[in-house]
This record gives sequence, C-alpha cells and structure tokens, in this order.
Amino acid sequence: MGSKRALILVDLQNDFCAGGSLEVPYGDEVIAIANRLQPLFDLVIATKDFHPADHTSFASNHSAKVGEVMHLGEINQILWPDHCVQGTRGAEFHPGLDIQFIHKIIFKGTDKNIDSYSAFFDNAHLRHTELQDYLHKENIKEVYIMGLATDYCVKFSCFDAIQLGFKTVVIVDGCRGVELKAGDSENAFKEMRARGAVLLTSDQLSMEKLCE
Ligand code: VGL
Ligand code: ZN
Repeated sequence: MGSKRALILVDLQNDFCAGGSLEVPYGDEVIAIANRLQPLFDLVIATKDFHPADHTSFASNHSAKVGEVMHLGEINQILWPDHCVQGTRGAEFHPGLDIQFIHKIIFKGTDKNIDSYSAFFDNAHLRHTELQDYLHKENIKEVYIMGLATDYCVKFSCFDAIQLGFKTVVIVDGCRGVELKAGDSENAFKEMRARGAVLLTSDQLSMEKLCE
C-alpha cells in the first residue's frame, strides 16, 4: 500500500469566519473546499484554537491594544481580540463544516501562558500536542494542510510538519489570511515553499485523485 495521506483542517472555527471576533477576510469561502476534499483522504484531522478566557494572547488581559506586540517570556506575542474561548460559540467549528469525516480533533493554545499557532508545538517549541504521535501511529507520511489563517496557524503548522519530516502540501485556495499587513499571505506562501512545502490548488488535488 502507498503511503497514507492526512488532511489537516486548520482552525475552521466561528471566530475566524464572518461575524467572528477575529474574522479572517473571506474565511468562510474555504469551508466548501474542506468539505469537497475530505473524502479524498485516508485520514482527516481538524485543529481547534482553544483558549482559556485568561489567555496571554488576548489584548484584554493586558489592558493593551489589539495588534500591539508584547514581549512575553522569550516570545514576541501579537495581541489579539478575545477569540476561540473554550466553551463559547466562537470556538465551535463553522456550522457548514462537514464533520463526519473528521477522525481526530487537535486542541491548541490551551495553556494560558503561551500561544500556539502551530498544530504541533507551542510558539516556544516547548510542548507538543498529540498530533505528531497520532500521525506516526497512523503511518501518515504526507500531510495536506489548509485552513485559517494562512499567515499564522497554517504557516507555522506547515513549518513544523516539514521540520518533522512529513511531505507537506499546502492547498492554496483552501487558505485565507488575517493580513495585518497587506501581502502577509503571499509572503507566507513563499516562505512555506522556500522551506520545502508543495503548493497545490484543490482542483489539482481532485484531478490527481481522479487519475490514480
Ligand atoms: C490564529 C491568531 C491567533 C490562527 C490563532 O488560527 O491563525 N491567529 N490565534
Ligand atoms: Zn488564538
């Protein structure tokens, strides 16, 4: 049998979609792509940004402004609006997301003292989630990543996947960026490719599957 492929759906949660507290422009558009691609994979994993209300990445917990950068521990932390708080609707998956194919949910950002953009490690690379062990146990060699947001959680999940030795594909049209600065998403795609990610569109992927 060929090597198994996993689809990693990054943070397809209400707070990153229309009307959410950390709305990613056009974030909703990727939900249909996620639904279309899920049946093509051996394994589907979805991540959830899942913060306690007193999380250190929230501007509200420092009486500081959203978008300010604060040096916390050894990390330059961008301060965000409260988002994806455990137990709130904002932390739930987008209601249009098909969840029947999701084998595993990975929760990240659960430690109030440190942020975790990557689905694998916190931002200081001190602790890991269960994702890496899970992929190894399931004999996954290739990961296909899409979701929100291109310039944060997708990018850092991609970097870690490459570093951990996975063949890493990013599904470009399945991602949308926060774009604090115009061009952040484009730069993120360039950086991902420079580190060894393969960039594909969802149509290329569907065609590949058809031609197998
Ligand atoms: C994210 C900022 C803060 C993301 C999560 O999912 O990209 N961005 N928390
Ligand atoms: Zn977050």
